[in-house]
Amino acid sequence: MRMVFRWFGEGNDTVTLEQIKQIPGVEGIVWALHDVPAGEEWPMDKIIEVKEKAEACSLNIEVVESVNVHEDIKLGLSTRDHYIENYKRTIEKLAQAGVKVICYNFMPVFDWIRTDLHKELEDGSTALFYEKNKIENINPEELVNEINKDSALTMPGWEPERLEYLTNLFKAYKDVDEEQLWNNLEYFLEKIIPIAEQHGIKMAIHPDDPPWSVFGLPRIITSQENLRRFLGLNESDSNCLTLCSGSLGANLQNNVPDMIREFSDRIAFAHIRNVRVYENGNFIETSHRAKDGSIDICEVVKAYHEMGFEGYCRPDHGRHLWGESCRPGYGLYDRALGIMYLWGIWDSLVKSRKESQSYDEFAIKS
Ligand code: CS2
Ligand code: MN
Repeated sequence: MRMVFRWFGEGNDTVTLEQIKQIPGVEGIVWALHDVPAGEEWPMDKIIEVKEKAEACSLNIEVVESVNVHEDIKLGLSTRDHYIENYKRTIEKLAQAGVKVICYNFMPVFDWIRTDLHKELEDGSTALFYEKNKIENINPEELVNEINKDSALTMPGWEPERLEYLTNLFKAYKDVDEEQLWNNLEYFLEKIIPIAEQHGIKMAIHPDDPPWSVFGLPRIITSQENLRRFLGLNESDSNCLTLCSGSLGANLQNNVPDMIREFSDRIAFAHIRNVRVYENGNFIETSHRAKDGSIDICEVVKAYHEMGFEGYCRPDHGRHLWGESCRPGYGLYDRALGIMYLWGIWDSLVKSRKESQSYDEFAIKS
């Protein structure tokens, strides 16, 4: 398991590379050029800029999250080929810079959806919260405004500019049902996977968050069955998953350890996070600890260990602790605590497997 940590870039993140470097076992950053609009080709000089900054702190840039997919591709419009060409060139450039995994998602209009970015937990910390009833009774414009008011930094996927074309987008999706979205995804994969394969890149789709339809929009990367269908669309080793325990786990029907066992050879990137799901369909993000949420994170890590997982892993989101003012879900403290919890489970599994051998990762090197 290769631990990495999401970083939004200088001036766009309260966490510094120097801080990330001090979290035990973190090898690299998970990054993106957040100011390049979806559909545009990423400029090489900006890619190199990030690479140089990260490498100056001995962190690699092997995982990108995300290269966003233009809506015209998801809608299957005739203009999609132009955006797919740009996407292919971005893949080539990223490979040239040393990137190995590109995370992306195929969610119409919105990326993740929550109703409250600072919901208080019993211990006084705050976390991202989803209230079912509110979602069913709010219109999307109102929610975009609320989300943006609640965060000092622009949240990827919730850019205020979106408001301008939101109504048109919703209209456009009226003709796209789940089957049509599957077709559009297959078309996209058919074009980009050969390029990824050629350049040794793994394309890793992120599940829909939450894993069900919201605002009447189709969502398809939601369940074990659908992940299986996705992998079957294109059998290449470059057609992979980002398995996000928190996104999938918001639906209690989803058994995340089972998914890890079934798909392990196609999981390029593990997102590990816990979430507490309530009977009324609401959910809140919690600490990583198994006891604190509905997902048994010990079992999740155990499944990865059992399958000999050697891919990248990051703590997904964290709570906001100790008065930290940060990008919602992306503070330093709780994600760092999460990493230590994950290492604690992982190292003890490694240790018990190697019981009789000396564990050289524990040896002190001069
Ligand atoms: C992530 C997603 O920041 C987050 O909340 O879980 O936005 C994720 O980065 C994208 O869906 C991946 O494309
Ligand atoms: Mn995730």
